[in-house]
Amino acid sequence: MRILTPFLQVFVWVIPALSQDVEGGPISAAVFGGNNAEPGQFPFIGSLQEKTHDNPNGTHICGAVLIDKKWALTAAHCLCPSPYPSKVFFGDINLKQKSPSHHESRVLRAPHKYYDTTLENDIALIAIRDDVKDYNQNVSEVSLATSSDEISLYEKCFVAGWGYTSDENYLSDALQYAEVKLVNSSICKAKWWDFNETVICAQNTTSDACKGDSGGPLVCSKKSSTALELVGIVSYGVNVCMPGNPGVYTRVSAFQEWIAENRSTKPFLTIPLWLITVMFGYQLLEQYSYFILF
Ligand SMILES: *[C@@H]1O[C@H](CO)[C@@H](O)[C@H](O)[C@H]1NC(C)=O
Ligand SMILES: *[C@@H]1O[C@H](CO)[C@@H](O)[C@H](O)[C@H]1NC(C)=O
Ligand SMILES: *[C@@H]1O[C@H](CO)[C@@H](O)[C@H](O)[C@H]1NC(C)=O
Ligand SMILES: *[C@@H]1O[C@H](CO)[C@@H](O)[C@H](O)[C@H]1NC(C)=O
Ligand SMILES: *[C@@H]1O[C@H](CO)[C@@H](O)[C@H](O)[C@H]1NC(C)=O
Ligand SMILES: CC(=O)N[C@H]1CO[C@H](CO)[C@@H](O)[C@@H]1O
Repeated sequence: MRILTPFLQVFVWVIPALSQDVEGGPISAAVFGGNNAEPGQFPFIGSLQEKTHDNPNGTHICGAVLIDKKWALTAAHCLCPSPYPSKVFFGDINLKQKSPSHHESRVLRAPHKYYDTTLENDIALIAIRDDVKDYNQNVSEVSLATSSDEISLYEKCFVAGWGYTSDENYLSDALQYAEVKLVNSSICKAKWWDFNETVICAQNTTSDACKGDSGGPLVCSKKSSTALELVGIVSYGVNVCMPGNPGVYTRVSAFQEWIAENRSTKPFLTIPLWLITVMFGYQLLEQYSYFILF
């Protein structure tokens, strides 16, 4: 196991095929102190899956967060490199067991226009082709944080995902969660670099987000409330997923305008699919239906 200095080593928490792990060495990874989530505890979480010839049932790539019946958020880095996630599902807490509320759909993707290798703007909207029809205990949307005063406003925060839980480099079938605390950005900058206010940091001494958690939710409740709001999207952390180092999350409050404007666009959902069907035929639809939309 190699311990890397957080200051220099950036590691994006996505599964190996997509990772931008600069060292490329073995990863010691763990959501230390993570607990099994209960059904309905994070009803807005989804799993972005890649479907290939070898794996027609799909493999978990990243987390996603349902924000209404047609749209989910994830991290842009989950969509930018190949292979592309081809479907998303909601309503399950176990990746291998479909619950009665399992909802699955192909995805259309919309990374942030200005996402680049500096990892800024690590946010993407996912258009869910087959809308979620009804909300229930296991599937519902989460509301977005709007205030940029997160640290004083929110009391309890959680990160959830199916990312690596141990040194074995296995994804967890059971959804895991951990409590984390928002970290003052000046402390976080001292550990990382002088980023601007489009990210927010959170940490715990015993748990941490890890590979495969990318794109998933950092949710917090306000004092005197249990309702969770989406404060961040898992973006990156140190290679070894070492508890005690602040993990970096895309700051949802900084992208309100982008989210609002881009989720209100509708026509592309039908027109490109229709065009592609005519041009390539139905069999090729799957392969060609993942556009960079914006
Ligand atoms: C895919 O799922 C089906 C039905 O659940 C199962 O029988 C099959 O073994 C799975 N294939 C793989 C490669 O996991
Ligand atoms: C929610 O998920 C749990 C666990 O899979 C399942 O037992 C329960 O029936 C589901 N509830 C609904 C409303 O689908
Ligand atoms: C860290 O995680 C532990 C175990 O889940 C929890 O009891 C503790 O409150 C968390 N600490 C912070 C600062 O969130
Ligand atoms: C964060 O740290 C800065 C500099 O140390 C300080 O001025 C600011 O008040 C802190 N903010 C909070 C919310 O603690
Ligand atoms: C954040 O920093 C980058 C360069 O480091 C800059 O291009 C960008 O405009 C900054 N964004 C904001 C909102 O300040
Ligand atoms: C297609 C679309 O509406 N794109 C918009 C996404 O949001 C930004 C503002 O944050 C607009 O400039 C884009 O036009």
